[in-house]
Amino acid sequence: MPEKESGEMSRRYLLKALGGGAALLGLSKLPSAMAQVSGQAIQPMPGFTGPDANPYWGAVGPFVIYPQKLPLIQLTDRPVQLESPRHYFLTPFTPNAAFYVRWHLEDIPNAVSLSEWRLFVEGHVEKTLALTMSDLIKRFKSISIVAVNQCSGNSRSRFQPRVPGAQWGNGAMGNALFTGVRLKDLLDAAGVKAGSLQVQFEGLDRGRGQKDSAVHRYKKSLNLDDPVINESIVAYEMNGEPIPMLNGFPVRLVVPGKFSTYWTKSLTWIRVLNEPDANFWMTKTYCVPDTPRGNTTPKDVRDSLVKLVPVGTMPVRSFIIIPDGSGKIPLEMPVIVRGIAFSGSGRVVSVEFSADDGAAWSKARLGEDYGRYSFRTWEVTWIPKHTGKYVLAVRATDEKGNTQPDEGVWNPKGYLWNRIERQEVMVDVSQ
Ligand SMILES: Nc1nc2c(c(=O)[nH]1)N[C@H]1C(S)=C(S)[C@@H](COP(=O)(O)O)O[C@H]1N2
Ligand SMILES: [Mo]
Repeated sequence: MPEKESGEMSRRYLLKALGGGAALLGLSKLPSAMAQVSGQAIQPMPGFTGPDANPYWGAVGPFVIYPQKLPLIQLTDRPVQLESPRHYFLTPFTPNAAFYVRWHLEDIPNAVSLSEWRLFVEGHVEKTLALTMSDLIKRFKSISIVAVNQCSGNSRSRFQPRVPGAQWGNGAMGNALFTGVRLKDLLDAAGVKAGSLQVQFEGLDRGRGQKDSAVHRYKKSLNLDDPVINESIVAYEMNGEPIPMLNGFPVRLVVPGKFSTYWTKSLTWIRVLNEPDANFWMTKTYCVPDTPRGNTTPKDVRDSLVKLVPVGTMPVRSFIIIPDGSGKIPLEMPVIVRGIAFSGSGRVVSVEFSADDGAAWSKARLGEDYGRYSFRTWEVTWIPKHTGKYVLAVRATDEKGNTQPDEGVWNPKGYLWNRIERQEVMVDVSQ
């Protein structure tokens, strides 16, 4: 990516160019200093993307257009990481063209010939399968499920202290109707041998460098005794359409309730293993502290006191989508506050709203129920009775009794954020 296109890169370049002294400059001084350093027009980085004064729901970045996509917020282009803008979350189903995108490796498929493509089921099985798309459609029963796809690092930009990785706002998530075949039906057709432990998934994307190195192939595994094996599907449709190339055409794994790191895109190899998968993507990343909420401290990490385990189920979350704080709200006008909620561990049973920064809560109306793994829309009619600043807040509870906490979480990779969300709004007698 050319450095001038990204505020993040520009700032890094600047800090490097100015050496340690840059840290002593006020942020407001950075743009002019940058202009002197590079001698070219620059786009200043917005002052704050952290949690305290964070006016941004989404990530900070330019809008870009990729094939089959509407303009999305770019975090990086190699690999491609694009965030969905806030207003696409007003509806329970996220349009395919607005659905966020996240790849890890640079070399991603941009065309797949279905006359050559096969889905392999191999490894510790009685009979290796090489299935065509037509086999999947005709030989196996089709099944549909509505499920939330959320990156483990969604909302990572809230972490304090900051952690490395894409500085996602809240839009590294989406909800869709996925249609395909049961993973279990494919495993049964191949015949899982006794003594098998896990099943590994690999797609068509490749990294640069040593071709066969595990790091240059994105591989993820699930335990065969995890109940989610029976719920997972190999999807060939998303919202009733072929899956967009960037979201994993021709088929992707859907693992309801689990973070999307397991939802392998352009899935081509399903491999039954008789020993635990210790590859990079299972043991070196996408791991969280084995503590309540995956919470720890930088000190405990430095002191090597933290045992890491693979990230799993998505904690309960809810979001305010409108009002978004970009305009004032007229005094005494009834406004409809709207948003979404979801949980990886069970149906959302209650969403509560507060107009006073979490002091008093009232129940929101829930929208249609599309299943326990779906976004659930919610709304509240709110009539502001005085002028001035309000802090709106929302909190969801799932059927297992999990409720959102009002504390952030901290872990070294920036996963599992689910703090109560807030939105500041101004109420006035005039716009
Ligand atoms: N083949 C492949 N599948 C993948 C990935 C990848 O890099 N390669 N990334 C995973 C991660 S971490 C995320 S967050 C989701 C993103 O899904 P999306 O791009 O459809 O939104 O894809 C998952 N599946
Ligand atoms: Mo992710």
